Amino acid sequence: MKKASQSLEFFPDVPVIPYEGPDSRNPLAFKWYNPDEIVEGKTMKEHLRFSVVYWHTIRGIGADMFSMTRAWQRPWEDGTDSLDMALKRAGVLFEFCQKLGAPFYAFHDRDVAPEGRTLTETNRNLDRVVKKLKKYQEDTGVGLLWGTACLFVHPRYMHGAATSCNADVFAHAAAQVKKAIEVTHELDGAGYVFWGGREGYSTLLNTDMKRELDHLGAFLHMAVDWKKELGFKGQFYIEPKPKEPTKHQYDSDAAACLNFLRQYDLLDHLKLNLETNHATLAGHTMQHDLEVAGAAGALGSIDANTGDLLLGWDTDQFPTDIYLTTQIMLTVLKYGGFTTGGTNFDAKCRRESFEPVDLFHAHIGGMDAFARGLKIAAKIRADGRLADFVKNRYASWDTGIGKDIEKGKVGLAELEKHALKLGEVKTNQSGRQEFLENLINEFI
Ligand code: XUL
Ligand code: CO
Repeated sequence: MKKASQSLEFFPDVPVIPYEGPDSRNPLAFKWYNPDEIVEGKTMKEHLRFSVVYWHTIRGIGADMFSMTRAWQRPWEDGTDSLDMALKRAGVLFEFCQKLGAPFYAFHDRDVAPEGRTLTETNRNLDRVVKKLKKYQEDTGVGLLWGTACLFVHPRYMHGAATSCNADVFAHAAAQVKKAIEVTHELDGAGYVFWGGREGYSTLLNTDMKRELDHLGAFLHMAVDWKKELGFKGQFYIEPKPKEPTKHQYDSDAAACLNFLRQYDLLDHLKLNLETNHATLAGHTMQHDLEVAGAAGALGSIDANTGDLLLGWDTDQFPTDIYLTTQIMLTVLKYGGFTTGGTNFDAKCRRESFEPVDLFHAHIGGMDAFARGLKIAAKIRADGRLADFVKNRYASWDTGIGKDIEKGKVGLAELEKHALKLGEVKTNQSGRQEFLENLINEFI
């Protein structure tokens, strides 16, 4: 990143956030995230690849289901959704990323530029803002982690987009995605995300599920074809979520997405972008979904946030739990770390955290939590006791009959012979869950 901006335009009271170390009591300083510090041979900045989202951080108003009225103070907003306002907001994003030291951002097409009266006018608006974003990227060195299309806000998408019952809506969504991939390419995006906004159903009474899934498969193939034609080299991702806004989203969890991709012959073209609060809504831990994706060679990127234990919905809170970030980083490091992906804060402040400075507190907390998780995970890996325990637990597969099974050398007849000879099987060693939980606490 180029030299950080000391600009006073939008956040005049906030300096460039320094690293001051764990003893600092300065709320506008990092205690753990030290971008140039080396962990397992790479800098923290290279490992974590932090990203700021346009939708919550720049466009959020503090709305909830009980009020769509703006609660958040954003002195630069003029109350309109004009193109001029959109162009001005781009400056807010880049000043924020520079002061925070976040190397990336992510957006939906409609976050950055307003819809016009026609698709042509909408695309023209988008082109104007993208030109400005490109200039800011060149000037600041902040890059695009991924782009995406908003296929869930406009009422035309009430029945879904690629899974809509209306073929014209499918076509409109296809045109929108085509353009969104083009602008992501123009901005040199490292990736492009498909999150199925309303791709799901509210009732099976009106739904032809097979037909909708076939359409979604066809839609993604068209996107893959267009990516090739364009020469866009970024990574495509699919982002699982089990429900909200629909009762059932087709991309419900990592396993369901992988099965869908396999069924429609898309596995070579898309990895997964996993979000903590989506995994927990699906009844899994984030680490579970990361392990499912990693085992399939499809761990791409993460949307970093957290839910609330007592609220059952997608609250998108900033992650501060060190156990959570440690588990995430253990699995991310196990599968070789991020390449095109990163740690994207798909998270929002609470409605009552209404001042611009709250955005800094939120991101600093999330970045510090991930930096701690990274350092703790690296220490656990260097210590080796956890990995050794798991390896030893499966020792019977490394020699003898276990090895023969893994190598595909034996069938049921040979195994029967082996079992009859044994007579009875000796029990395995203890699973030692409590011992291992204590071991993790040694590092936290
Ligand atoms: C919605 C969600 C989206 C995607 C991008 O829950 O996570 O913001 O990340 O469309
Ligand atoms: Co997300």
